[in-house]
Amino acid sequence: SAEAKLKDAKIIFVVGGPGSGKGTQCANIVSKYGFTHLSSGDLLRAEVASGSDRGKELTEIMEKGQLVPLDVVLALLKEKMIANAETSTGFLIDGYPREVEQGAEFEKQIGECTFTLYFEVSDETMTARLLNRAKTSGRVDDNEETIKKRLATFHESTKPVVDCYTEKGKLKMVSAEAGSEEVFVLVKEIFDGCGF
Ligand code: B4P
Repeated sequence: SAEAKLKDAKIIFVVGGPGSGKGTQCANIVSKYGFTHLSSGDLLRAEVASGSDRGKELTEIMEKGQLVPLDVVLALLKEKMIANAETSTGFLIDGYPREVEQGAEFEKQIGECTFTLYFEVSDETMTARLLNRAKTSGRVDDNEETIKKRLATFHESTKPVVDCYTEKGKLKMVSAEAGSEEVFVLVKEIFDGCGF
């Protein structure tokens, strides 16, 4: 079954603060290594775009820079993973887990992660990148006030995720201050080192 396939699938969690370059590097990884890229943020924005009642609640939460409820994100991810289970060579789970509990529930319900890839960037750099993206993105959360809140949420809820996977010996950290091509050189070292 699809569920059994997922238990043995390669699953890589991709975490980092807002604007750390997660989405950007995932696109690079997909074109070189052929994983299935699932971005929790993109899945949530698609739910919003669908115009559902749930979508309206999600917009409010995202505008405040807060985390949407765990069950909402996990259900969206699970559905997409099941749909791709037969054909996928592995999954990049981008923007997830955002809190320790999300990782625990995912691993209980779907499968264990192979490792967690963490993009480390200073708050100043993340803010500058997001303000630059704000000029064209049209995203409700790309504005100065929301960016501050997203950074606070990251330090409070997501940093413990980094500590948690470090303790499990499953964290791979990339310094992502540099331009995206330089960062991808470091990412490739990790993926090639794992034999992907
Ligand atoms: P996300 O969609 O994950 O937003 P993000 O953190 O900004 O990441 P994104 O992938 O878009 O940006 P990236 O760093 O690649 O989350 C948005 C919101 O959704 C959250 O605040 C939360 O409310 C909700 N949410 C998402 N996942 C959730 C979960 N699991 N649980 C609960 N709630 C959840 O890139 C940013 C910019 O930097 C881009 O413009 C890019 O071009 C640029 N950039 C990237 N790398 C660069 C580099 N090396 N140099 C220069 N610029 C670079």
